[in-house]
Amino acid sequence: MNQLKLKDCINKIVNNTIIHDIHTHLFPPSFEDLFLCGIDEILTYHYLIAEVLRVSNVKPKEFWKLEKHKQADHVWQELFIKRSPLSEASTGVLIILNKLNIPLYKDLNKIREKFSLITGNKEEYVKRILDIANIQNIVMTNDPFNDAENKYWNNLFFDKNSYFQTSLRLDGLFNHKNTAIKLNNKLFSLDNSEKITDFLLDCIELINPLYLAVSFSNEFKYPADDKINQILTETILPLAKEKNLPLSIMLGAKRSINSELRLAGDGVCTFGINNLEKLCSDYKDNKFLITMLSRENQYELTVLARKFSNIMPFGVWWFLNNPLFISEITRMRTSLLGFSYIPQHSDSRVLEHLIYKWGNFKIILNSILLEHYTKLLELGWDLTESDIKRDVVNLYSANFLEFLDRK
Ligand code: RAT
Ligand code: ZN
Repeated sequence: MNQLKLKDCINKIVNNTIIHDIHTHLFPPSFEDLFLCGIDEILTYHYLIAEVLRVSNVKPKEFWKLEKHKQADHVWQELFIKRSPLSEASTGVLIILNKLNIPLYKDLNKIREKFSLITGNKEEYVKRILDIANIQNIVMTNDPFNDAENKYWNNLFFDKNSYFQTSLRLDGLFNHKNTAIKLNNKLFSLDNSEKITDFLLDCIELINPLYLAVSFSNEFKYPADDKINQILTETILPLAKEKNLPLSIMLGAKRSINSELRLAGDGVCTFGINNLEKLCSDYKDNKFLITMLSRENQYELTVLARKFSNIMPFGVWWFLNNPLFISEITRMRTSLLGFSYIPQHSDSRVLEHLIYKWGNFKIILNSILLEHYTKLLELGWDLTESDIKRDVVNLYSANFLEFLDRK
């Protein structure tokens, strides 16, 4: 294969290979108000709210009192009209509009009109967005402690044909307020490990998750004589092992450092990697999907993944999800791990986010693959189109699916 052919071939494969998005906050239309799409939802994404509250004179308390469309008006005015939309999240809005063939009107109402013409049939709209981004499956974040969400768990939405798949998010177990929970008309007390295990078993039965998940700040230490360790080692890890479910641990989000900003108020902290090292070493029969929020942790995590095959690093998370860090982290991971990791997840909260988050990632992946495969060609390696296809399939879906299946 020559250089010119290589470029076209990579481009075609990166853009046409089907993606499994392993961590999002999206829900299907059957979840009614939790299904988010359209320009007002796009503009009131918490990434943009953090940006708008930095620059506007409106205080957080006043902002939250506004109705959603007024909040969106405010974001539009401050971040798109009074200033150029340069940040990753704000250029993302323009990418979405481009891909949906909506002109970049400065008048937000005109954009609203265009959206109202295309979002009428929700099921069809989901399909349209998934087709644009080339996504086949979306893993939701299913939180049993969120009453607005768990009331839908009884719906028969977990049908095999749905694009939406489940994961069981367990942060609420570590919250001291949650000493009991009502789920599916059953009351569970959570005051000892046995009862927590019963509760988890019911959740698993109900939603059939692909994995269990939890996020910790650097306050999580392992081992330690505390409630987190007790819950982890006496309930979550044994159950994950028994059911052959990976545990996704998202490390380094420091929650609510400015609570006035609500969901937009979380920060970042560096995590002590030795805690993760010990955990993965003590629980070799458990599988861990790991993503870390601090840039400083990325190299250590990649090295740790070389030592422990029960670690699957995934995604370039949240504040890191911009071209500079995606490029740096993906290059580093590839140099140290080949393609044996999961390079990205979208973390989308609004359906159309899938378009820009995956679109931006593909641009970077394209150039990284070109570099790597060019090197192989220069070295005389016999590289075929199907080799490249296989590698990209691994990155986009197969590494995840094989990790789920691994015993
Ligand atoms: O990226 C986000 O939207 C964050 O608010 C978090 O939800 C994070 O991704 C998480 O899953 O905790
Ligand atoms: Zn998330």
